[in-house]
Amino acid sequence: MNTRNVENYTVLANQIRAHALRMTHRAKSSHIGSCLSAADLLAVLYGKILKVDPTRPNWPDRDRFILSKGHAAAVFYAVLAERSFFPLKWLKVYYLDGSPLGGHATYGVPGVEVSAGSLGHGLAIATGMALAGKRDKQSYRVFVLMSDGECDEGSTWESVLFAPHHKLDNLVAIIDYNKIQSFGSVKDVLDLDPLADKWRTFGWAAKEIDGHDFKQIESVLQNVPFEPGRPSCIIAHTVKGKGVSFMEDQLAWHYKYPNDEQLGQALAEIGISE
Ligand SMILES: Cc1ncc(C[n+]2csc(CCOP(=O)(O)OP(=O)(O)O)c2C)c(N)n1
Ligand SMILES: [Mg+2]
Repeated sequence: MNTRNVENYTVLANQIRAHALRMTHRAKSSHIGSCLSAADLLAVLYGKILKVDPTRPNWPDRDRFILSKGHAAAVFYAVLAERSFFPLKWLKVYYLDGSPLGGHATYGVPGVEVSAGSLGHGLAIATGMALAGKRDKQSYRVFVLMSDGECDEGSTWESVLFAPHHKLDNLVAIIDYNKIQSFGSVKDVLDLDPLADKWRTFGWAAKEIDGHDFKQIESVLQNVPFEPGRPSCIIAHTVKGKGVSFMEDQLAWHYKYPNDEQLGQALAEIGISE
């Protein structure tokens, strides 16, 4: 179960892309572009890297994973369902009234450590979990997947300052650097570059990767912590809407949901039949 090759990652990533497309289509909900940019990172994390046990979601020694960009909940639920944290059929009720699967990552769903969606909180929560792990002499690691937009938030930079001070080398921040946020490009709204240097200056060990290259994703995640005594930051260069040609790098797909025809075209492009 835990050994994957690139071909397997491709299969898992396309499966969860297809789920997210169907879910947002059915629910008429937003954020498909955000889901597609994170799919390859999630496929490697849940395909191999995270020490988790779907039959025991609260196993004390599990690695913790926080989706801080909680608006990408559809693809997160999809990968949890593919890893059997809960039945795949739950995905069909995503975003519906009374459903356990809320439109943003929702605590209580098996495998979801914390609710998220109010941006800028995930790193602080992860940092607290990592500090608790150190103080309790536990071996678990804490991974947090953030957006570039969250790097505009003061709460993020408090945590960036805090974690190296406490030598939290059990903490890994992954930034889905898709260069687009709600109202425009990161460059236009609030430029972050040189982003890796900023994290390094605060005391993190930072590496940059192509967030759609499975070999690079696997290799960087297998090598955390990059330096003993320092938290690790992975800047993953990604494309919003990755995998569906007409959604790639298009701000509108932060908001829009695919209609019937667009769903068919999108599934065909990623090689999955309706
Ligand atoms: C504190 C807060 N402010 C505003 C929003 C509304 N909002 C939802 S997604 C988003 C930004 C999307 O861009 P980014 O954070 O880069 O995430 P991406 O989808 O590109 O990964 C915003 C501002 C929010 N969820 N939380
Ligand atoms: Mg973004």
